[in-house]
Amino acid sequence: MSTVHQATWELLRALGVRKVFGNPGSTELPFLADFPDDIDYVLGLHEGAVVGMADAYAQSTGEPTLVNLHTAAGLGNAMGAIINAAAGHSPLVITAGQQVRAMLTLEPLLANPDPTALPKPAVKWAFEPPRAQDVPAALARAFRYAGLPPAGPVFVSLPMDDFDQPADEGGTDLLAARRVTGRSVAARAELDRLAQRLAAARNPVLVVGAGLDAAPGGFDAAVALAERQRLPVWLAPETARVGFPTDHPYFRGSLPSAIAWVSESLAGHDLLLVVGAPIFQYYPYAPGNYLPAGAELVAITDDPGAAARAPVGDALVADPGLTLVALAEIVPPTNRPAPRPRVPLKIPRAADTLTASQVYDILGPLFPPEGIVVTESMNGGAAMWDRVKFRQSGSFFFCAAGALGFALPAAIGAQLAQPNRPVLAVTGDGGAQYGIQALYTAASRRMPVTFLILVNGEYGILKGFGDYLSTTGVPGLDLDYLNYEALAKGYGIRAVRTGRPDELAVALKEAFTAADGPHMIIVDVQPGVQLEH
Ligand SMILES: Cc1ncc(C[n+]2csc(CCOP(=O)(O)OP(=O)(O)O)c2C)c(N)n1
Ligand SMILES: [Mg+2]
Repeated sequence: MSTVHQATWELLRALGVRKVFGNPGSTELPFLADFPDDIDYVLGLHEGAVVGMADAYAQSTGEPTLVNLHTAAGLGNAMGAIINAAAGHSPLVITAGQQVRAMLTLEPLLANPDPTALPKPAVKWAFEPPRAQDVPAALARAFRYAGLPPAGPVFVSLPMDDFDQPADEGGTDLLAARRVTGRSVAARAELDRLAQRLAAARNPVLVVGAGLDAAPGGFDAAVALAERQRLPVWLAPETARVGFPTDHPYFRGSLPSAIAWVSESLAGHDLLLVVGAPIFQYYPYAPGNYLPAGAELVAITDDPGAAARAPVGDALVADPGLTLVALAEIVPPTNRPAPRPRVPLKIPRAADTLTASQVYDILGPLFPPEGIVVTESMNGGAAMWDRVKFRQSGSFFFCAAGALGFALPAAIGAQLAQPNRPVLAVTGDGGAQYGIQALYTAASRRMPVTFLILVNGEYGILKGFGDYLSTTGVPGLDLDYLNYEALAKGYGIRAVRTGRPDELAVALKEAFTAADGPHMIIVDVQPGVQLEH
């Protein structure tokens, strides 16, 4: 007779689990015991880093990804990263150990007293199996549900004494054999209506969001539709992924992230087709019109919540990729003129210290065509979109809920998922501290990730936001002393520090060509943040 332990691992293997991202504690030992040789345990030294790695891995592969955390404390440590994963529609199956069932009523040390409440509202579903024998079925349900649209994290609590219990007779074959899919295309009548609206529009525009990059085929479908209809293409505000090649002549840039600014940027357009994004992911509050005068909006999203809460426009709830493919096939070619060429951003040269925009000016031509950027930095954002080109799907990841501690771990997850593509993590001297433990994982696995730290000695964006809000006298915005060379050394990562353009170029070239482990490039940049140029 097999045990719950055997049945669980049989099921996990059958579900295609190849990696487990985790940080162990005593409550996890029975689950992790006799760990299979053919599954890779990716150790992170803090639960935020564990989930950040798993998040980008899950987003890059599109596969539900298993995470194992340490009871309430480990889950609590991970919450910021889980909030990013939820906003990023990352299909994570997060598990955590739980104390022995026989003691749970007493709330012993390491109990998770309310395990299904703790991860909410960042998970779609949280569960503790009612019996030991239900662990495999609960995990099977978790894997299916995490991946169904809108994808997102789920949570299963695993009492530590469940694993040596006898499993239910009958094995896990029925559970493992199920095929559950959730991608669907919009109804034909809706597609016809949308194709007609698009064809009849005088000056339509396409806005692409993270959901398009996440949907297989979405990236190419966006190109096909944009070319057939000659649509200028913008990225949705603060997009977490890039669903359109940014070296394409129709690419316009990233929309600004406030209500009034979006409508100003899109003035003159009469139809906005927004695919794979909510309407919209705003950041500063600058009230105004949601849309330019006279414009209409149609959104295609697989997230019913996003469709329901949009303040304006129509919405089709369907797979953004499949729906765009279908739309591109039925919409007629247009005789509208092609979008005019974009004027490249002028990036002024700083006299002594680099600006973040100049860093991107230098990075742009050196960035490998198949490169991936994983970032949580807004410093120099406009220059990044202008100079750094993303040419294929899965090339860009940003912290979807704005929680710092993403870039360093997520770069590792992206690299694990796409081992042959160069990965660059970008963060500030403040942001790097929230996910710094990820450096251990990169170093111990000798992963060729490049970590670029923009050091301005402050929480620069917060000072900039303070100016916008006219706040004065806010404490805690300066970072007096952080020795990133010493930190890199402590984690076993080679590092260079520079404030000079020529040295930065050399360091970047070296990092992108070396395949023998991680590099850190510490760049001294001017105080403040460059958002416009
Ligand atoms: C987990 C988390 N805590 C706090 C914040 C608030 N926050 C937003 S930006 C920022 C400062 C970032 O500083 P740095 O990375 O140095 O970038 P800079 O703005 O200086 O370029 C902070 C603390 C956050 N976004 N996430
Ligand atoms: Mg800073």
